[in-house]
Order: sequence, then C-alpha cells, then structure tokens
Amino acid sequence: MSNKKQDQLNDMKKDNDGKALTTNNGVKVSEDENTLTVGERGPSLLEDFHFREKIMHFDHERIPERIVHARGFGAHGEFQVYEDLSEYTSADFLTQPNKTTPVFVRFSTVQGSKGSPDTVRDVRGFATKFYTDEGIFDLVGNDIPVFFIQDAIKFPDLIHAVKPEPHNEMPQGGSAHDTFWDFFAQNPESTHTTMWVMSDRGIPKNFRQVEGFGVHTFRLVNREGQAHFVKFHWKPVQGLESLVWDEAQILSGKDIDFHRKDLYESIEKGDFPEWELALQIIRPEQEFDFDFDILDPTKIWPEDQVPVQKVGKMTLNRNVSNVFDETEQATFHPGHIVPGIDFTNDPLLQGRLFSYTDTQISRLGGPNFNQIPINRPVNEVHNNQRDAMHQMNVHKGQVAYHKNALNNNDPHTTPKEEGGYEHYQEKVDGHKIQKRSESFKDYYSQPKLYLNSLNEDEYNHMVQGFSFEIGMCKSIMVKQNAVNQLNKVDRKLAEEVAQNIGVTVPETNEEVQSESKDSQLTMEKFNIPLPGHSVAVLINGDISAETLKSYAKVFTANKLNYAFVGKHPKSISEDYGITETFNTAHPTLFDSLIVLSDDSDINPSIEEFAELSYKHNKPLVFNQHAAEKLKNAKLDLYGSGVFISDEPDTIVKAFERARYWDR
Ligand code: HDD
Repeated sequence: MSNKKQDQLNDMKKDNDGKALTTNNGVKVSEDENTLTVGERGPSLLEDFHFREKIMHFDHERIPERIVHARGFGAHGEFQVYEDLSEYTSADFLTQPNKTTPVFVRFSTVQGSKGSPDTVRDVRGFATKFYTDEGIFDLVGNDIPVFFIQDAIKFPDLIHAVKPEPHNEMPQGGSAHDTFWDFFAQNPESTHTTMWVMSDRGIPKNFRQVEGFGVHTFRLVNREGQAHFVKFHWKPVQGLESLVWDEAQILSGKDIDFHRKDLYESIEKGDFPEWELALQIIRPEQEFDFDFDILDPTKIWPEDQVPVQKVGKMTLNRNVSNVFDETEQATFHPGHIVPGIDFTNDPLLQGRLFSYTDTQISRLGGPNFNQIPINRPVNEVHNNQRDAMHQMNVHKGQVAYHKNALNNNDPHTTPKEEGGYEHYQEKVDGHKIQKRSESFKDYYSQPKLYLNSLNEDEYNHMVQGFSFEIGMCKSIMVKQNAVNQLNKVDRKLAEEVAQNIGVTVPETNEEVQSESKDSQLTMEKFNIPLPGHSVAVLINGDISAETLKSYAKVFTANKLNYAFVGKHPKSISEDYGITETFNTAHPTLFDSLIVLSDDSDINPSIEEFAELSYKHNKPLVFNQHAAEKLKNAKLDLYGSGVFISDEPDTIVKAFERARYWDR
C-alpha cells in the first residue's frame, strides 16, 4: 500500500549496493585499510585526506541523548479513523474514514540512559507522530494515564530526583533510590502516578501490549468553532500484559533488548501490532461537573463516568531502515497540532510547549531539525524562516518577509475557512498569580480509587513493588516519610509496606475514605489473544521428528512463536530442528513451557527451567514421562496452570490464562 511518508523517505534513502567507496567530497577511494605513510614502517602523513575525514566524522558520531526517554525504539505504520468525527473536530485525518495517515511511533523508558535495560520498572513513553495532510500532529503520551506533577515548573525537580543520583550516578534505569522516594514523600501530587508505576503497569511485558494515554486534556474544535474537552487513549488489540518483577530483573541481564526485540521481530514476521485510538469527551458545559478538576494531569477521567469511544485504528507494519537516522533523530512535541485540535490551560501541558523545541535545539544542533527526513511533514512547507545551522533547502528569490509586494505576498496566509490554523477563542479573565488552584489539591482520592479497583493479585504485586522500591532506600527518614504518604491513601497498604521494610506504622490512620471503584482500571478487563505468545519446548532424550512436527503444526496454526530446546542443536528434518540449547534459552525469554521427555533421566537444566517458569506463573505442559521425571522438582505438578498431557494442542488450553497467579 502506498504511504506518503514512506515514499518521501524512500526518495532520501542511500543504498550502497554496487557503488564505489568515495570521500564525502565524492572522490573515489582506492585504499581503506592503510593510512598514507613514509615507507611501510614510517610516519603517517596528514595529507591522507580520506583518513582524516573518516576519523573526523567518526569522532563526532554521537549526539546528546534525550534528557529523559533516552532509551527508545520506533516503528512506522498507518492510522485510519473508523467514522467521520466532524461533529467534534475539523482535523482532516479524523474526519475522512477513507484516508490512511502515515504514523511513526517511538516507545521508551523514562529514567535510564540510552544503553539501559528495557525491562526496568518505569513509565513507558508512547509517542506518535501523525503525518497528516494538514501538517504533523504529535501525540506525545505515556503508558500511564496520569503524571507525577501538576505544573511544568517542577519537571526538572522530578527528573533530578528520579535520574541516577548525582554524587555516584546510581542507580541506572529505576526509581528504587532515596532521591525519588524523598520527592514522592515531599510532593504529594506524585502519589497517584507512583501507585500506577508500582503496580503491574510499571513492568509491561512488551511494547505491543501497553495502553497509551495523551494524559492531558486537549480540545477538539469543529468547523463551527465549537470545542469539546478530550482525552486521547490507545487501546492495544493485543491486550495488556505485564512481567513478574523477579522476571523483569532477570531479563535486565539476560536480554537488555527484550522489548525492542519483541517489537522488531513481530513486525519483521508480519505480526503487526495494532492499537485503537479512543476518545473520552466532555462537553464544555460539563467542565465543573466532576469531583476532580478536568485540567489536572494527575487525575484520570474514570471510564465508568466518561466512557471511552473507539474511533480508529493504528497498525505498526514497518521497521525503520536505520535507527539513528529515523528513531534517534525523531523530534516529538506536544505542541505539534493541526487544525481541529487545541490545547487547554493544563499548566503541565503549557510548560511542555516550551521544553520540547528547546531540547531539540541542543540535541540536534540547531533549529532546522524539522528538515531531517523523519521529521518532515508530508505536505509542503513554505515560510520566511531562513538560514541557521544545517539548512537543507535552497530557497529561491529575493524576498523573505511578510508582507511583501515584490513576491505577490507569497508565501501567503490561509483563511481559517480554507484550512489556516485558528486558535480556539477561549475567554480568559484574571489576576497574575503564582498559586495552584484549590481544585487541584485532592491528592489521595484517585490513588484510592485505583487501589480499590485492582484485583487481589494486582494489589499484592503493588505491595511488593512498594516494598522493594522503598526498601532499597538508605535513609530511614525517607522510608518513613514514604510510608506516611501511603498512610494517607490506605491504612492496610501502609501497614503491609511498613512491615516489609522495617519502619513504623504511623500512629493515626489518615486514609482517605472512599469505596469508589472504576471497572476499567484492572488489567483483568483486557482480553489477551493467543497469537504472538511464545513457547519453549524442552526436549529430554529422544523425541521423534514426527512428534515435534505435530507440535509445530499446532504452534503454527495458532500463530505461536516457539523454539525447540535441547542439549545440542540438531537438525531433525528439513524444516524442524533444535535451534536453542539449555545454554542459550532461558525461561524468562518465553511465555510458556512444554517438556517432552522419553524415559531417560531428566537433564538438571530442564528442572531449573520448569521451576522458574512455574515461579513466574506461566502455563506449563509436561508429557507423561516428563511429569514422572519432574516429581522431585520444586513445583506442584497438580498446581494451577500445570497440564500433564501428550497432546500437542493442550498448549492452547494452557494459554486460557497468560499467568496463573493462584499458585
Ligand atoms: Fe516529556 C520527552 C512524554 C511531561 C519535557 N516526554 C518525552 C517523550 C515522551 C514524553 C513520550 C519521548 C519522546 C520521544 O520518543 O522522542 N512528557 C511526556 C508526558 C508528560 C511529559 C506524557 C506529561 C503528561 N516532559 C514533560 C514535562 C516536560 C517534559 C512537564 C518539561 C517541562 N519530555 C520533555 C523533554 C523531552 C521529553 C525534555 C526529552 C527529549 C525530548 O523531549 O524530545 O523535552
């Protein structure tokens, strides 16, 4: 299918196939392994221009990493709206169901540097660039619907607290350290988001199975100039899954690329991940109808109160050709909006509007970053901006100002009726003050709502999350202050965490009184489709090629990824083989396990594999022989999610649940 952005990128792609090596000045190079020297063992000569250029360019290959969200991975795709949304917005990509809009998405972690592991406990960035025919719209969101702070002036403080501590640059990739938890305790508005990060949401299984949230309240504006408040959501068609914390930690060593590999390989295989764009809409006259301020980015709009409408679908179907050229140089900005979409007075959003352009200038070396291929809109760009570092255009003509008569006043402005952007005409009236609105000051009701909405397993995981993270702090004062904050949300939570980390339970119960729940907050509500899951088939002894073939058939029919794992690699038939060994495969790299054994003694590696998969609550299938041989393993052969069967399709039944928490 034709995709305007791909066509544009294709025009700029460089292909070396069959080409002669040249310098950057186009001179053909005859020698690329030995510098020019005086005699074979003599001094090198500076006049070797190819050597100088090659080294000079290499010396400058690195650019600053993003100040936050440094570690990320991107892919291309397409978006299509289901129905014409012109009742709400004039945006062309949201009103034309026949139109396919190219997108580029970058997922990221927040805290860690570019080389940090993927599976740390953290918020995940979910930034989408829509290349619409009316310009670029960036939805620069996260996988958690709320944010730590209410005002952008506190962003440097938040990030200084969560990043590795400045005196020893530790820890890398996580928030389990004193300065983050000190920030948490001293800045109560961070409570809600922190609860989400300490829940299973903080350790997603992969990028394909995360939700996305625009977080802020934006405005949709229709052709008549009428506005509605809106929150944007991405709902993953793949469902939502998380890792177990122990598994996430092991993966940080076993495969630091775990998430990017999953996304890359899924797309390479043609198993394209999809998300539905969903909207929550509040009419202007309802602005004050809620017990939270709709402009406060630390609050959700509970879906039971403000329903979510699915309005379109995004498919990621193409990996980038070059990660630096595309993903690393991509510049997202919540201020990139198109006609039909506008901002609100959310003070966090307003501050972001300054930060993103500013940071791109130091990261990409000047204000012309919009001309880098990945950042170019698919529609034409014309204005009177000129010069600056790395200018890629050659502008014609004498005139670079507005208004002019010399060039017929081109480039000309466009009336709003014909697609020129017009800011929403909100009426504002007030005094200049530096003060947070009283309506932003309820810090505990929504954390309690979140807690009340989790199921028992999710609650227990959250207790473990808090206990690990706060427990890692060195300062007793910080630990105590953090637990004192939890005591304002929920007494039981505070008690359990206090006990786990050895601080005192505050004397008075200060918990916010609320039984409210929202049915859409538990991850349980997501249906998890079978395709895309993975199975490790461990082979002990001699298992016939026919048997393996019958298993492979079931996996292929159900779109399951699989690997046959044995002591040594072995080709079994033309199509099938043992591709992984007990040295290369690891239980954390698979979603489930099948052990096929003959009656020989079980390999100890298989026993360890099965025990860890059991500990991480994964579906397990043992054939009869394997079950007998695993009698002494540290797992309950009759426990939940353990199946003893010689039937290849038992794995489908075993995947009725992706995790068996009730072991
Ligand atoms: Fe931010 C990057 C998401 C608040 C300042 N942010 C960045 C990225 C995402 C978010 C997904 C990575 C984009 C990419 O992949 O290139 N940020 C958010 C969300 C926020 C938020 C959902 C709150 C709702 N951010 C926020 C504030 C500020 C920033 C309040 C500053 C006042 N964010 C930045 C930044 C970054 C960034 C420093 C670093 C790299 C970049 O922009 O391009 O400007």
